[in-house]
Amino acid sequence: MGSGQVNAEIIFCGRSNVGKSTLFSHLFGVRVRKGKKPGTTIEPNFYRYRDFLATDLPGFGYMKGRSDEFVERVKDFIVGYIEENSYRIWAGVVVIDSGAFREIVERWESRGYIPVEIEMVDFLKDLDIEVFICANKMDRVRNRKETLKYISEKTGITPEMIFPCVAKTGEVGSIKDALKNVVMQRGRSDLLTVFK
Ligand SMILES: Nc1nc2c(ncn2[C@@H]2O[C@H](COP(=O)(O)OP(=O)(O)O)[C@@H](O)[C@H]2O)c(=O)[nH]1
Ligand SMILES: [Mg+2]
Repeated sequence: MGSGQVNAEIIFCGRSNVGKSTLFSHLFGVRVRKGKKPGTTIEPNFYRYRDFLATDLPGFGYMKGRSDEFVERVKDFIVGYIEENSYRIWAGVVVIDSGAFREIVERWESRGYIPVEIEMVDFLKDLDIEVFICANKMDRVRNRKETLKYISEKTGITPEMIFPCVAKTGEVGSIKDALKNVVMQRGRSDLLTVFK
């Protein structure tokens, strides 16, 4: 990573295979490790520019072929990372697979658990980090409006903070514009250049 102090950070988190790394590449124009196999991204990917850092965190939640212990360790890493750096984190982007979201939520809720992406939204809010939801894989969704409404209801995030995307084809304009707004509002128009 670059030298000097980081004063501004945007983090990206979500389950494995939701398209975090694909989104990251399209936003910052950098190639990051991508995997067909869920859970390939174990270490974060960083994009550094001056005192700005964008962080593609490892995937959390259940991963096929990974032990519960491994999944727990990854979650502890993510939680620790966010807590430690919350003072400088301007935005937390929670990426979800819009096509799979309802099924995942229903499955976990029926077992009496809170889905990990919803836990993450609450965790970020508790740390006073502004939450953005990237509703990725919208190409896999039939009823767009209804899906976005469901995501909003389940996460408690207002529809204006939910950004539909298809990272695979580079349709990431909605979240990109929202993040550009964040740097503008912070008086850091010099950072607009980080966005591809
Ligand atoms: N259908 C669809 N597939 C996507 C989209 N974005 C990413 N993918 C695919 O989802 C898989 C996982 O992507 P990746 O970026 O590695 O996910 P990560 O594990 O969250 O970092 C890859 O095969 C991507 O090509 C999308 O918007 N729609
Ligand atoms: Mg990844």
